[in-house]
Amino acid sequence: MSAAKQKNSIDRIEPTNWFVGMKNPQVQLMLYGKDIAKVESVTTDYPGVTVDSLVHLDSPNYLLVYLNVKNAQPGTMKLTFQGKNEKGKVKREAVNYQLKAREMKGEDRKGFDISDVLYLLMPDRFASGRTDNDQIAGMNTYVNDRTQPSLRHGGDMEGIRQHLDYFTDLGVTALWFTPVLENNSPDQGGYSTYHGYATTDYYKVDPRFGSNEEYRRLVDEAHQKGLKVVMDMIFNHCGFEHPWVKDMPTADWFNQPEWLSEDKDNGLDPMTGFGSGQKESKYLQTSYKLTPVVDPYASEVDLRETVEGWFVPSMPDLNQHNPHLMRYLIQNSIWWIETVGIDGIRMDTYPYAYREPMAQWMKELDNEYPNFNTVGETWVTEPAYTAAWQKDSKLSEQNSYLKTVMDFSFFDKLSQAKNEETDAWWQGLNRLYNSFVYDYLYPNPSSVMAFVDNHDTDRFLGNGRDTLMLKQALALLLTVRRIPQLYYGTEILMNGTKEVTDGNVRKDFPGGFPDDTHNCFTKEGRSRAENNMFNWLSRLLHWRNGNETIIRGYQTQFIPYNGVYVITRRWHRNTVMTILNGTSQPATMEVKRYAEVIGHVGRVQDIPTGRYYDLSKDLVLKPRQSLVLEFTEKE
Ligand SMILES: [Ca+2]
Ligand SMILES: [Ca+2]
Repeated sequence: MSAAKQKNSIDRIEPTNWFVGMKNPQVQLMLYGKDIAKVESVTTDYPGVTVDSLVHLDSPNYLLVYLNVKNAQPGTMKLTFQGKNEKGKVKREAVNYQLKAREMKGEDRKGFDISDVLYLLMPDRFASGRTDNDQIAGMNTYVNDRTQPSLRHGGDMEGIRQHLDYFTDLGVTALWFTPVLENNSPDQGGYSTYHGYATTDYYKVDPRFGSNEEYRRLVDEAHQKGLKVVMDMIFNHCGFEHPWVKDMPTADWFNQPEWLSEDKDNGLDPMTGFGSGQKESKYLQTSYKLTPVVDPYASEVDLRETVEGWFVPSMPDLNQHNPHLMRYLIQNSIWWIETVGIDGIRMDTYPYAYREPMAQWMKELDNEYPNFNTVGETWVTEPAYTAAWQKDSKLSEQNSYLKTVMDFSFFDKLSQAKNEETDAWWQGLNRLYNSFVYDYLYPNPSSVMAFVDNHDTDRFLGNGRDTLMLKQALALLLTVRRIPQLYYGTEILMNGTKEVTDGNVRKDFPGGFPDDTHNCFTKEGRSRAENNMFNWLSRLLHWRNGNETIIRGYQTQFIPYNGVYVITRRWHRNTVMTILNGTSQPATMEVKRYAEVIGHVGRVQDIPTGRYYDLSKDLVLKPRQSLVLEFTEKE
């Protein structure tokens, strides 16, 4: 038989290649093709490779092949598939599959940590480096229109790459992009998947953002400039247009699979959440309430709704308890680390996925990359909640192995504090003081990621431009014992609220798009107010980089007194002292109260402004003033 002339029945193999020299020598290949389940055996004579097993799924169009490549060298191996057609005739087919060498050992991949500052941006909204990718032929219909806050705007990888110097100029050390994988979904009622959270191909960058090669180039060039890159991943759900939806590998691949029925009376309309037959909806949406996952008293109905309810009708909920699906997802994360060299993962909607398989994922990643880091989105505003999700937490029976969690308490308390006076207990910056008290709950408070806003929240400035409170928030964020995360545009006073629309907190970065007249990438293009904020923050960021006191220092905080909140970090004889006047009145900070950290220090410098202050006498602070002082005690 001439395999070359015959139409190949294998449309797709995932992963598209694998690697030799992994600690886990096994790899799952997911093959897709019409009636591929007729394959009865797979063989290879490639040295060092054995076929562990062949797994048939419910759909006849999928086949899983588990290979052991422990003793293999890099190269291209031939896999021969054999089965019988309808007439009982033996049919053989061969495909080539590449095993690549790893570029470095897993131990050498170092993730982000407290020495970093992450800068979160949305690729569609940051900068467009090419207009030829704004419309891609063959994709589901979509509109690129910058006047519409919920449609695509044309930002891409090339736009980010062209502005890498902007990030180093500002002083951040790591970039976190919202998801970059393909979201081939049609626009629905004026909404599109520009945000990237509805994956339709786990192995391909969305062509509107660029190619896998462009992603790799971007990461390489970022690395050359000392910038790390964090990849946003989603294991809880995929997009409605994912091939798995049209042809489910197994009956339990998704939670509520009945909603993916072809039957028009029962099948789901991803836009409305109702079957097009207009029957009463059985569709179960998540309650978005994450507490049942840890609640010792949780009812089954609540827990099921949280974890098995779909995030939205257009994002079917994946069942991570299916071991083949979980293997697919675990491999996918490893493939991106090896293929483009990312330095970290941000896992979306972490507690919405089943806890055990997610812990298995983290454990395997930790085994392969012990110095890598992953941050999970754990959106509950109580420290006791997020702490239970951190690796090695004694608060949980099940170890999550998740090294970094997100401090939604910090965000929440700050959001309230900004509109309050601090001189009342439980109000204003007292909320922050009280939130840090519970750091004893975290196995590692230095590995908790904090932020003042992100793509899912109001911008810190709301609809205003009050830089005094923003500076307080950022002074705290960048000096406390946390991994700080900034949201793009905060440095140039971008504002917005979700009340208007989600797109209102995801506006285009000025200067990133063709014909922009306002260009915030340069000092000349920024307004005076924008430069004031940019420069203030930039000085603080550059000073923070490599600062041992910030990275390792002991933290001491003082209960807000006379409306003034003081928190210090100390390492050897060096002290960083953050002072915030949380009231709209002048406030006096009595230095004797802080003698244990001030010692006999005199004139000290405020890092972000360069101005000097005398700590040998009481300090009179202006309304909402913030200071970040650093000093070294003499012997
Ligand atoms: Ca573009
Ligand atoms: Ca789920």
